[in-house]
Amino acid sequence: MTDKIIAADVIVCSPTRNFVTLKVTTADGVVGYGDATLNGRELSVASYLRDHVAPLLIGRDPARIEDTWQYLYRGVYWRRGPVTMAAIGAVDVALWDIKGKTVGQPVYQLLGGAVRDRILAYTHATGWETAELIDQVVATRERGFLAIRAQAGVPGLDNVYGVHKGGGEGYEPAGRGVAPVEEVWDTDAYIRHIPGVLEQVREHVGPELKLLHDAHHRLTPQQAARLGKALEDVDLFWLEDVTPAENQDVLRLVRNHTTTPLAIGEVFNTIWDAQHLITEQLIDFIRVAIVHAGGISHVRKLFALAEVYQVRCGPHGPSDVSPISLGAGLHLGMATPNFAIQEYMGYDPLVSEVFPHAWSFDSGYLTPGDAPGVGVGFDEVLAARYPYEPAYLPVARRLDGTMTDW
Ligand code: KDG
Ligand code: MG
Repeated sequence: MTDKIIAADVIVCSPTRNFVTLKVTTADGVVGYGDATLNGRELSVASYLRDHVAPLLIGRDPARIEDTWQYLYRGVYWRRGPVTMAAIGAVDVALWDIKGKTVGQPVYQLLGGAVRDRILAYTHATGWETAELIDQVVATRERGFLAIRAQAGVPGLDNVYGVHKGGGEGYEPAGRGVAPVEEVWDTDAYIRHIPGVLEQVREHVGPELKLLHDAHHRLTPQQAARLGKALEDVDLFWLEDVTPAENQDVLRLVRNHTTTPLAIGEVFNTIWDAQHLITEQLIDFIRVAIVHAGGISHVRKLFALAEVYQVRCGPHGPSDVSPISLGAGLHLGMATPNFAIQEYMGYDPLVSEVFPHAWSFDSGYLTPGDAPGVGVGFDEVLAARYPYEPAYLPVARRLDGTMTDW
């Protein structure tokens, strides 16, 4: 039996990039950690937690995880949205961490136990030119990855989502500074170029490697249908975020024209954002991250809904989701039958020093480890040496200057 919560502290640090961490402490000294990072809006979630949530946690029973979730979600008139749900998600993960540490079990054991031995992971390969991309895909496969997201430059554009100009793995979209960088984007040029690039990658690597691609919300329904069709021979594991996900019915048009599997959901915050797409079977993979969709308790329900409709789970896992969320997602993945793959962009070594973790990557697969709780710590002393620095995701304009989806 764990005593009541006596402290809930929010720490924002920037070991190469910004992270928001919630630390919940119980009267008998058990500490649970949750991730509340929302790229480019970190301080909003920190304030939501510090000013509006932390005072409500003091004196609560940390064992009542679902009740606390309901209290923070249903008990508040203004609900949903990324800021609120990231804050609730951080509390939820911290409480699962405390529960696991209290009973001396890794969280996946508390979720019903393992349904698999390990979790397939995919990472990113990027190349401005096709030859460079092929080299990177091959080098990434040599590091053990069995599934790789491939993103390429587009002739005529100086910036393309997912492509690091210097080559290699180090793509980091958030630029430091007080205002976002403005990029110029042309979907027509992208659609003309990318099928040929991905065909060459597939030809080079053979049929077995799982290839993925992210269109990052930039196409019209018709363009999306056309791209999906053009990529059918590439045999993608998935084509991600073809259209902005607010207009969900358009996925029906895309579906009717292509068998390329569709993945969506990294910007979703609740089960209700995904309900229609899942029950209408308009997608093949749901991509919500633990941190942005209310934590383990809520994402577990979403994944269970997806299971009914043969939609599989492939959560968001970029480097702007902290190692705590990645760990929490792996525990859920171990216990979720319809979990397919985990995005794993990797972290700078300094990030792993600040967040020492029991989870590990080996030969294409991730495992959460068997440490009690989530199994991710937080070195506050080291973190304090890297204070918050303003940093923003870019914004994008079309060739004629109008704003478009980044
Ligand atoms: O913060 C935004 C990034 O997490 C996002 O652009 C990464 O699309 C992304 C992905 O699939 O990893
Ligand atoms: Mg994406």
